[in-house]
Amino acid sequence: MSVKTNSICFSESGITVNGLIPIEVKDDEFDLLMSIYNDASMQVLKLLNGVRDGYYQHFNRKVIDHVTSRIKTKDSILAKMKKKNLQLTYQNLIENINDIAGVRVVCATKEDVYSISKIIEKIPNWNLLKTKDYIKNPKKSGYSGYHMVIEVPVKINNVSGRVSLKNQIFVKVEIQLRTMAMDFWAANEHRMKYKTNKKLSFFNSKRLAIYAKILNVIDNRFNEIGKKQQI
Ligand code: 0O2
Repeated sequence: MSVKTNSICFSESGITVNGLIPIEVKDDEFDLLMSIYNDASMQVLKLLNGVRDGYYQHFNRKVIDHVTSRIKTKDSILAKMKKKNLQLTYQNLIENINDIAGVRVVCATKEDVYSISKIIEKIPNWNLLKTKDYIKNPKKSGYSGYHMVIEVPVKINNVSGRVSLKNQIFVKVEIQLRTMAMDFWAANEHRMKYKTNKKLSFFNSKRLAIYAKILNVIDNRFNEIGKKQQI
């Protein structure tokens, strides 16, 4: 059983694309594809909010401060594809852009980040595709965080509107786990430098990298206090 549009086919074997259709000229296809990514990110958001609430109810601990999700905008997807020197086709989008559906989990401490990542790894039916540990190896900019690319099953309505297990496909979601300190730094740096066309001066870029290091020291201290006080 499968659902087909002119250029995209959703079937039990996944999302496939008929031909190298350019993204820019197919708005209906694009919206349909984004709705599938949206279902995937909602599933992840819901489950992780459940983990947050469960920890609080059972252990009275706010291990996760908050969880947010977003779908990448079309402009941002196209910009990323151009940056990666990819031809602007659906095939390339599905295969190479891992963060169309993105979920961000902001935790209290570094230790909490790693505990939550272990929980995510064990969630039935979610497949872990790759991880990037920018906490152990921060980027030159100062950026740190723990990234996981997973795939989650999404049920697709078939043409008659019925859903069956056969209409289940796996969709990629990138989860970014950060501490509150990392999130504070990344949000500010994103606003000032990362996503702007304005180039920050060498001096100011250096300052941001130094502030990331200072925040990392503070993060480690909070982690130590948290461990001692068992909070
Ligand atoms: P936006 O606007 O946040 O969506 P992959 O293809 O999976 O191997 P990818 O996605 O190219 O790798 O790179 P990576 O490093 O796994 O993740 C990139 C994302 O991490 C970015 O997404 C940002 O969200 C975040 N990030 C990486 N480096 C920095 C940085 O220096 N500063 C800030 N503020 N965020 C960073 P996008 O799509 O680039 O941007």
